[in-house]
Amino acid sequence: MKLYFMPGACSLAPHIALREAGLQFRLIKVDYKSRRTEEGDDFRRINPKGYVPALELKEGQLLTEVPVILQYIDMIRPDACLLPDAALERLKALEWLNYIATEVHKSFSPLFRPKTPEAFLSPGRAHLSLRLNVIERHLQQHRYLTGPAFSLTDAYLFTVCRWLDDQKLSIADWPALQRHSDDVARRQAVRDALAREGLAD
Ligand SMILES: N[C@@H](CCC(=O)N[C@@H](CS)C(=O)NCC(=O)O)C(=O)O
Repeated sequence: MKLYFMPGACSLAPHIALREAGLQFRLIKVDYKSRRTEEGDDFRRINPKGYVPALELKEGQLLTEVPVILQYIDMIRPDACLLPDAALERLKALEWLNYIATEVHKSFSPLFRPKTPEAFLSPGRAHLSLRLNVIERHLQQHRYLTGPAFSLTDAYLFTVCRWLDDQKLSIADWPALQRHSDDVARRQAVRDALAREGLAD
């Protein structure tokens, strides 16, 4: 398997997941500006969507979209217990994956685009903060998003929370979220993924 990534981007979530699952994979860096892979290929020919992450299962078989890739990794390594099994708990986990993808991740996206008008930034950050408040309230009652045990939902949340600093938002304003990020950051798979992406402190 090959995971196409950009350091620190949302591809960090499946990168962590692959390590949590103990799977063998190759990591291939994509340059943000040129959209060339480190092997010199045009990434848009590999993934016509042009964005990371993309997980190549075998030649000609590509999976994209963070929540789908995370579910795939859980599916092929059921013993690793990376997402809950029981029907309702699993749906609650998928609810979080969807919430992080559509409400949190995609609230960050326009804030990063160089052409976003300055006037949008402050209301955009306020909107993102409202979405994070929902997670903050949940994490005041639960150690991880799906309960007492880590799941891949936490890897995705950790990944997007790392972007707060870039947006002049401080995770310290969400103490439960900060505690959650600190807990996730201590996991070996997370430390290894950050180090491999050149992001270790
Ligand atoms: N819906 C996609 C979003 C992926 C996405 O936003 N990727 C960003 C990095 S976090 C990216 O590659 N952006 C470059 C671009 O959109 O051109 C997913 O869930 O995988």
